[in-house]
Amino acid sequence: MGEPDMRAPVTAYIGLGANLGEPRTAVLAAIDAIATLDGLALTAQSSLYGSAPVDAGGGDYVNAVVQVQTRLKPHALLAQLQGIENAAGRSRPFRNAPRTLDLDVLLYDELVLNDADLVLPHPRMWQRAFVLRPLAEIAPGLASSAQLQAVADQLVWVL
Ligand code: PH2
Ligand code: MG
Ligand code: MG
Repeated sequence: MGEPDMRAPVTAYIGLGANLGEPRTAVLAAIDAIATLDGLALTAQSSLYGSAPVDAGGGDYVNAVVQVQTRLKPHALLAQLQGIENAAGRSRPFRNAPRTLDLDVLLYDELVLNDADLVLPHPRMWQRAFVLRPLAEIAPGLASSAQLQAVADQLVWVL
């Protein structure tokens, strides 16, 4: 067992998405699974949103964004999220394939990171209404109105 990490918690945002199987159930179950992770507290969750696939095939997505306070380091958080994805039957046959569950770290405090397996802020989040709309719901001011306006042509609806 390692030393407890007593750093102050930081605010992070996680994007959730699914368009295979039972997307709504999977996203709700994932929010519960995130909330029960050690070293993390769920502090806000958006509504569920429906969205047309962007740069991807398959059916419409269910998307959401949650805010957490966490003492987990970025890669430890990512590993926990991948565990939840795998438990939901996630497979990766090709890029942007339809998925039972996708959990992406969008923002981790003010951290800018360019690792092979984790890039922060999430590099495509500012171009995606299915991220910015739920993010704006729980963190007004994080996305500017100009950024929201720039993705206003993408089909996203509250479920
Ligand atoms: N995720 C992708 C690619 N395209 N489109 C929508 N609507 N929602 C997503 O979550 C999504 C996507 C890759 O992660
Ligand atoms: Mg994704
Ligand atoms: Mg992902």
